[in-house]
Amino acid sequence: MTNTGKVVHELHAYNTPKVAPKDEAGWDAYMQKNTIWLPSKDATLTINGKAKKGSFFEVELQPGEKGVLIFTPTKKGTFELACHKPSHYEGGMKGTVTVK
Ligand SMILES: [Cu+2]
Repeated sequence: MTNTGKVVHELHAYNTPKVAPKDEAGWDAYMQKNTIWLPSKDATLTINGKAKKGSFFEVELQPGEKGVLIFTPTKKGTFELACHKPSHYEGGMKGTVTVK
């Protein structure tokens, strides 16, 4: 994925919460336990060709950056995809992905 916009965006994919956290910090805490590529041991992320080290629960891209995320899903279902920068999710920057 490439951020072709003028502001930073982030990609999250997770078990859809019954009640949405109130702010970005709340979402980040929620993601620690609900990101679909965690605890996958094979998840890799590169940003502009540079590998990100360690565990990650989001793909954050500055304007113009390109990220490549590769992982093997460990469970089936429909999960939410979204950006949780302030006002982005509330503005509709969300969708779903289904693993069959
Ligand atoms: Cu965004």
